Amino acid sequence: MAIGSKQHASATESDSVRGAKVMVDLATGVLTGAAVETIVRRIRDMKGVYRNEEARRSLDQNKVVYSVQGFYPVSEGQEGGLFWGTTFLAPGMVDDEYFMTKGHYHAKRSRGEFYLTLAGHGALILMDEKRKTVFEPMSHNTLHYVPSHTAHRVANVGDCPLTFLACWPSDAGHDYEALTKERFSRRLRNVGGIHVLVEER
Ligand code: PAN
Ligand code: ZN
Repeated sequence: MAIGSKQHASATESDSVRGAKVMVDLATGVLTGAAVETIVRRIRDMKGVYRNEEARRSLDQNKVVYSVQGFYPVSEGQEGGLFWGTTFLAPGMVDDEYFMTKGHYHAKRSRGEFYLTLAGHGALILMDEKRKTVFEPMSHNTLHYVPSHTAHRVANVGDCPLTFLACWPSDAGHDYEALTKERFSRRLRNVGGIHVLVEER
């Protein structure tokens, strides 16, 4: 018997092979498959996120800031699973701040996450438990590890859409509330054409 022929035979039996539930286009980040869920965040959903609320209110409230396509193979909160998502973050400004994600801590603070940038130019803003805020520049192929106990948010500092993939534990959860009380200690702002972190007053 040829080496491997047995495995080959069983691998073609219909009860032992199943197709992937989701496909990822690595050029665009787009996920396809019946299991994919999409959320959209528009300017109207970003109340309280930017320093200049008046500037946010003056923009088209229907404008999409970002969308997230996700694949959630187990229920949210279940221990031991993983989630996958692509975030598409539009370019744009609200006064001197860049279009950005709301940002969150994981509800279970001990949970980390990976981000992989596919396209565009961004900044991954990270704040640790001592409220130290730093950013990591994001561009094509940069891989970012979001440590546990760390608030994270992404800003698009370029002129094109910023696209990144993410993978995180299914029991991480998202705590947006904590950041509405205690904001990031520094904000990423455009100062003279350069993006810099400026102390929050
Ligand atoms: C990401 C984010 C996504 C959108 O998938 O959820 O980029 O950002 P907000 O959740 O802050 O609106 C992630 O970090 N998941 O844990
Ligand atoms: Zn996260």
